[in-house]
Amino acid sequence: MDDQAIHPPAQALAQARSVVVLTGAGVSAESGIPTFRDTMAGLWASFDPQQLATPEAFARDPELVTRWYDHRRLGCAACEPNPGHLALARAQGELARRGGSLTILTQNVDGLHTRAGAENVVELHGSIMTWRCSKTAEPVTPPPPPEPWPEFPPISHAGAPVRPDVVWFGEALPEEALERSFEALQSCDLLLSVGTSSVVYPAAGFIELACANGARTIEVNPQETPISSIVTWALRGRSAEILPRLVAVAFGAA
Ligand code: BJW
Repeated sequence: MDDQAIHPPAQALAQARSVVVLTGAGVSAESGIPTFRDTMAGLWASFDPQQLATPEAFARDPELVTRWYDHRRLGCAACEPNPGHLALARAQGELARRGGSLTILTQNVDGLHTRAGAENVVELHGSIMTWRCSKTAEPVTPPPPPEPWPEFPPISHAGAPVRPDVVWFGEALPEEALERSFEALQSCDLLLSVGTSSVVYPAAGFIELACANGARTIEVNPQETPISSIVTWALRGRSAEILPRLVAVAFGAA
């Protein structure tokens, strides 16, 4: 992507008062975490994530589903935030100093935005680091990484299988996360959609909501997505390369 293309969206970022950033798996891909729709590697290559991330799969085979999630939990814990995460945390600080705000709505369950120093992070699809009893919803603390759970599925004091505190297909998103998202979307003047395929609802509908409220929009993704045709600026490339450039042009070198 040439330098000229980044100036108009960077100027919009520098001038915005209220920014929403919607992030997806592409942002964490730069930290080495496979995207949701990537083909899985090794042991898990023959499984389809879309078939595993459901309450039905957990009910049918809790051992398989919890093994997969624990494998991913330990993988996420071993990864570090990348320059894309760090650029968003910096943009948040710069906007706050100017009396503005930046809210991160993330579909990722890896906690890397917070580990990069960002605040005001809404975890739309929960967290893979926290687990709970599937019967009582009481939190059950997993062993500290790199330790796996001692048994699969882990069993709670209530005698029920323990599950990751993530949102599966067909499950409702946490109410508080939705409320905070809609509040931020109603008042934002700029929305960035970064590293998401924009096919999973309700997050996939956020861009249209922001547009309907008059916000300008930026997409950062190496590939076209269903929202590419409606955004104000589509920046084609990797988030760990584009976000630091965007933030440096908007606010100056760090
Ligand atoms: C890069 C890059 C680089 C690569 N730099 N970019 C309306 C219409 C149709 C269907 C529905 C609808 N409303 C609801 C539905 C059903 C369903 C849904 O959306 N289905 C669609 C698939 C059709 N939605 C739900 O079920 C949701 N629940 C719901 O709506 O409940 C209603 C309800 C109300 C009341 C009671 C009960 C129910 C829940 C959705 C939960 C999604 N959960 C998952 C799993 C989380 C746990 C886990 O991680 O295992 O969340 S699914 C999966 O998809 C995961 C992700 O967060 C999510 C989005 O994926 P994402 O982030 O976009 O990743 P990828 O892999 O798809 O894309 C990566 C992108 O990065 C690509 O574009 C690459 O090009 C790009 N990329 N490298 C920048 N370096």
